[in-house]
Amino acid sequence: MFENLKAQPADKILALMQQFREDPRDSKIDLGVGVYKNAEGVTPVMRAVKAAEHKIWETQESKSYVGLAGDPAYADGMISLILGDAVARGNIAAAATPGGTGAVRQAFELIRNANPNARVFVSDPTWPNHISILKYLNIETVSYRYFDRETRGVNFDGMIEDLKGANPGDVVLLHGCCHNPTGANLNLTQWQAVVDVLNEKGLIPMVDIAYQGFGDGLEEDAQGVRLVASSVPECLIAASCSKNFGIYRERTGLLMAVAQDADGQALNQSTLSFLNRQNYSFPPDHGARIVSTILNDDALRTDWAAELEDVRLGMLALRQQLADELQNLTGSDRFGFLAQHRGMFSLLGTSADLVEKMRVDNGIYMVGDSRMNIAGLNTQTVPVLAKAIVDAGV
Ligand code: PLP
Ligand code: TYF
Repeated sequence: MFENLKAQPADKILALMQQFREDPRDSKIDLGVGVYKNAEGVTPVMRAVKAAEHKIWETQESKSYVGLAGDPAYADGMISLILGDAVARGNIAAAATPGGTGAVRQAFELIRNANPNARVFVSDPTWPNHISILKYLNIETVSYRYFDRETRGVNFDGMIEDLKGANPGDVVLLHGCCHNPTGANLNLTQWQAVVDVLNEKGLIPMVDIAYQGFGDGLEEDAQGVRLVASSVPECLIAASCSKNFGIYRERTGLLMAVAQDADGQALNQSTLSFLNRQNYSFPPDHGARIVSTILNDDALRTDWAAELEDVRLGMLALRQQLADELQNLTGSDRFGFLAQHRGMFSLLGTSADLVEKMRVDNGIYMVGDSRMNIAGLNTQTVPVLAKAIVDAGV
């Protein structure tokens, strides 16, 4: 049997992580995988997470199963973090999942079960796992124009034109904030225009939100998803706690399905529990419990939000420093987009050859599509990167 298996291509981002580890140069700089790192290059456990784990350790009396959809306190906390009061709670079904990826996967399965003919429209480019999971599930994928390689902003007219080509019932996958890999995002006026097309054409939005709090702030980063959820009859939202709680390895995510009424909600809720049961039964609880402990404790929540805000502002300062360095070196505003982008990533918009040249010549590791993780920098390495970008002739 095993001989029938086909060798599968490695994930390029994860392969780069390995290549970085094996590079003996002290001066190497890791701008690859999307993990936050502080100025010392450490991915810290957040203070509130440590405190929540301590509290759980002291108070948890059992590790028996929870429910197929996970702990309701986790779902409630996350729904209010993401959606605020944009949608009536009674219309929202939710289930905990292993990471945001688990939520994405379950959402795609729900789509396929509900409408085997639905195509999923994805931004060009998008997170490679979106495409690979869709392909694995045999769901037809169509890309819509998104990143403008000239301006390094959003090609909004192209995006709207392509979405207008979708058929009623097709799904449109949107990044809630901090677009991965580009860093280019919609403003609220553009979100509204997208919502208008969704409603005009009868399309179903699926919002993937994995970086709330990394862009313009916790509330600001949720404005797009709130607008969508409150303006369309139905939508799916896949959320990750990996980045904004820094609990990557705990595998903590949530899938939400927003319906028009309580009957729709009940059907969706039973479907989400069913999908969990088919794929892994009970979802992981530890990370979810950390999150609900933080969100339900005023002091922990305040401290978490403050630490997250420091992370966000630190990345913004690095963006500005890099844009300024490049302006000094080139005497032009060509790289001003780096300060406009939001989140962990910016797509430099250069060729794989030049990315490889910077890796070989300077030990700078960015993903082959020229995505850089801004959090991989610190104030000392920004000038090194700026010089490498200019030397490579980007
Ligand atoms: N969606 C996007 C766009 C991401 O960048 C990530 C990144 O890690 C995820 C979802 C899911 O992450 P995780 O499964 O680690 O929670
Ligand atoms: O895009 C990233 O770097 C993060 C982390 O298969 C990641 O989303 C990368 C690759 C992967 C899973 C997660």
